[in-house]
Amino acid sequence: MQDIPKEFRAGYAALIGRPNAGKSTLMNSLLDIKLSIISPRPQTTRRRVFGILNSDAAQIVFIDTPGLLKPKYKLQKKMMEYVDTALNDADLLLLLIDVTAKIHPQDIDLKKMNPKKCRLFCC
Ligand SMILES: Nc1nc2c(ncn2[C@@H]2O[C@H](COP(=O)(O)OP(=O)(O)O)[C@@H](O)[C@H]2O)c(=O)[nH]1
Ligand SMILES: [Mg+2]
Repeated sequence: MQDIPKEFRAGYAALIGRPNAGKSTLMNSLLDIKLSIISPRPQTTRRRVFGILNSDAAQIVFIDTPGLLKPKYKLQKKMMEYVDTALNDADLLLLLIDVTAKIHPQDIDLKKMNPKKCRLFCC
């Protein structure tokens, strides 16, 4: 088995944001693979999708998540539970905001939340 270098880093990075912010597009592009479904139809990603990026220096497990919304029915409630789980698991949050759309209160809530255990990047 290969020795792991001391400076090797590994962690979970969750992609979060409103429906259609481009979370799945960004993950697929970073991994250079068609893994997560990309669609102009909101709520296409209904569960977490894990994508692993390996390099000599690091292993990043990206977690693509359903878009943030106020749940109105059972499926949406379940989808938001997947988001909560991803938020808890993540070492890093990547908050995606569509610059062509208005900032949504849910974007602000997440930005304010900035959990202590977690670093937050807005893109
Ligand atoms: N113009 C533009 N469209 C994008 C960009 N990223 C994603 N899209 C489009 O936005 C729609 C939603 O993308 P998707 O990745 O499924 O969003 P998600 O719901 O956040 O996962 C798709 O039609 C994408 O092709 C971008 O950077 N620019
Ligand atoms: Mg998606």
